[in-house]
Amino acid sequence: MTDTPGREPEGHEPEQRLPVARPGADAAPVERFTAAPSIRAAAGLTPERSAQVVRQSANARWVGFLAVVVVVLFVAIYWFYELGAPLGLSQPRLGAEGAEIAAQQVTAVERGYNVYEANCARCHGEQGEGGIGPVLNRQDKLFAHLNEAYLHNILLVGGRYACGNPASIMPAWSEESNPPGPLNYRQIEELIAFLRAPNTDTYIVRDHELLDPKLDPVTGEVMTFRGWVDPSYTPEPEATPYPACWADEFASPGETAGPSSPPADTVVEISADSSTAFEQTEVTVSADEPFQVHFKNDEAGVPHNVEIRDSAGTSLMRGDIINGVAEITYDVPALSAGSYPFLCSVHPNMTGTITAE
Ligand code: HEC
Ligand SMILES: [Cu+2]
Repeated sequence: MTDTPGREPEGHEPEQRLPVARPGADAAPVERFTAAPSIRAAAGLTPERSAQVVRQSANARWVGFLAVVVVVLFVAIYWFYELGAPLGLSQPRLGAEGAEIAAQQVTAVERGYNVYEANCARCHGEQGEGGIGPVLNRQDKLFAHLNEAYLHNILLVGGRYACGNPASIMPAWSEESNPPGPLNYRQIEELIAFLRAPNTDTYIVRDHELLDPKLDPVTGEVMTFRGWVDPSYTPEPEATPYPACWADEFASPGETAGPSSPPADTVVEISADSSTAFEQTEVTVSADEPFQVHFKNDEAGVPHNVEIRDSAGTSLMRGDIINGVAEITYDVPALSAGSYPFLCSVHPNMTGTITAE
């Protein structure tokens, strides 16, 4: 403690120790803010030193004050930068309409598209138009039935979540499923973002690793796709909500009641084989005579039916869906001469032709 500030090194006779009589006329070379004489005395300070201490502490207070001002201003400015200034002077950086969030959403949809095309399109169709699996891109289904929670659940549980069919051919997809599926949490989120994407937006098809836009090999233009959900769709006011199990959609209460068609003496055989296809793709019947279709579903655990349409696509007969293995007989009203496509309502890519002649 030899060189405590304000103390002269020991051994030296202090030149001027307080209290010391000041020469009368000389004002001490000290500024206004000096410590009280008693304190100076106690601390053994020279007037210069004590003035310096006071000056320094004033400076320190200034520094502190300025630092607080800087922090306060920073917090205030950053606050408004993040959350938007009042009176609409600036947009929130991460607000609901924030560009950042929108950009993240676009990325998720574009990645989800790749997940869909790689895993789901082979059963549900490139555009969700249906195939081996039920149609996904219809507005009445997307409106409420295929909501986020439902999609989460069916991807976690698998196809049996839809109608409780334990033999459903759709596996569980999530890594968290039991047994685990191939898609991780992020891919599930992206897939759902794609399935729920609005059809008012156009998205870019990207390479799934490099994320470079993909070019159409023919035109050389960047390939794009649209979401499925029509944001302006509202169901008809009197429409019944889409059924919880998609297969119930085909249960047509009006068709089973009413006068049954006269017994027909022609019965044609149609069956669905185990590869989700009709065994007979060409069937011939007599024109202008009602007939019956004896339908055999030979595919275990998979629902099929026969639906006959006219060339305009209007349904003329839609048979009840049966889960294989089972059989059923449908009555079909008379068809005038011509050819009529038939298909499975569940799997629109199962097709054939009925010719009436
Ligand atoms: C092997 C064919 C197959 C694949 C691949 C497949 N699905 Fe399915 N999916 C089905 C079948 C069949 C059903 C009907 C389930 C049932 O009721 O048994 C179904 C049902 C669904 C449903 C419910 C439809 C409704 O109307 O309730 C959704 C949603 C769905 N699948 C989404 C997906 C997604 C997303 C993928 C890709 C990760 C996918 N599926 C892959 C066959 C498939
Ligand atoms: Cu079918």
